[in-house]
Amino acid sequence: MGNFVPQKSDKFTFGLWTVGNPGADPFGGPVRTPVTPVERVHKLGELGAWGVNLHDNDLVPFGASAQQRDKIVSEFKQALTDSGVVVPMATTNLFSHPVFKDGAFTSNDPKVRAFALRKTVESIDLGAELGAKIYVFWGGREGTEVDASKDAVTALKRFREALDFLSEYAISQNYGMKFALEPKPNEPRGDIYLPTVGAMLGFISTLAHPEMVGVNPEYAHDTIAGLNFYHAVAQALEMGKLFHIDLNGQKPGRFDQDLRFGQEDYKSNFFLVKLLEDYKYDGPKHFDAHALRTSDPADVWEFAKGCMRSYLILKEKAQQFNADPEIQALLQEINAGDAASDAVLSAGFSTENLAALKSLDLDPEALALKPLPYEKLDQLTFELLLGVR
Ligand code: GLT
Ligand code: MN
Ligand code: MN
Repeated sequence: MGNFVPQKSDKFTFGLWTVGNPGADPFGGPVRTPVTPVERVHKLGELGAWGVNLHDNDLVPFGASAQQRDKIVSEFKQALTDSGVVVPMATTNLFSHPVFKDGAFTSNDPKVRAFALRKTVESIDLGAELGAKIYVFWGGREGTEVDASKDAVTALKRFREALDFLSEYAISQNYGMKFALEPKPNEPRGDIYLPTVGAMLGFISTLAHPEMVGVNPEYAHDTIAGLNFYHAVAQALEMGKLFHIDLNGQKPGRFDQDLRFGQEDYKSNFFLVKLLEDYKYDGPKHFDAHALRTSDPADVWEFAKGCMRSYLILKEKAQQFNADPEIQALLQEINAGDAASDAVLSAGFSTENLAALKSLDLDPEALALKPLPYEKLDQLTFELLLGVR
């Protein structure tokens, strides 16, 4: 059994806003006072995290003067150097200030859209200064409760306009940045545009620089809506579009809980980790989660340790799964190919291959009788996960 101690090579990251979450919710105010961003960075470094991510305003308060900004940023940079923690990802807060109450890039008001664009340009500069190579776009306020208020086609055009502008900007500055779009179906808006990973992937192909834009899927966001996150991530991965990932815990049908990674649905977390490991996902593994409202400041760090430890435990379970003789024998049986059919299926269309397809010996009655021992397979998976294998 491994010792489950995080290494820099695991590329575990936390947002400043995650370990700095004061425990407020829509029904009650903060329950704890977070330590400063500088202290958060030091503590994350001690715990073995590789990186820290931030929104512009997690570090530089909204409305700070240029002088204040520079002082805060230089102290933060010093903390990064001292702790050996890097900033792999940055993003913009386009949701807290009242100016964004009806959207940022998709607001009906061109002045609000221009303000959002300018804020993002400045925030991209901040990210670049701190070394971030991934820039996340989470359109928390880009949606509606009243569909009469906004034309949904126009909203998409506006969102595209902003992203095209910003990708040209990042290119013009030689920032070497990639953009990652983060879908969420609802909350804080009643409905948010581009609600799923698939919707984002479709939208990306319409952008001016699709090659520099991918996705940042979040476990909680798909799980709220009852979707299979493992499937969504697999699609992004297969398309080469998994630029970043937000890992956390969530029960279906609830508000956005942002629980500790591993807190809920171990089996789906297991298949997610197995996917990332089997396909050698090499990007940051970001825990976009926060400690429970019941946690005191010490328990916040238990939360952070728990996220990383749970990932490493599931990673070891994935290795165990891949090495388990009984499970692997079953998988081999299930995946036993047929050389003639495989050859036809992979050869693409041609007149000859069409003829080969027609001449294959395919007996549907016999094929339907082939055993599919999935009960056995799933039970073995369960027993492996629960540690009785
Ligand atoms: C916010 C949201 C997250 C996003 C963050 C990036 S902010 O916490 O709930 O899912 O990833 O803007
Ligand atoms: Mn979330
Ligand atoms: Mn997120």
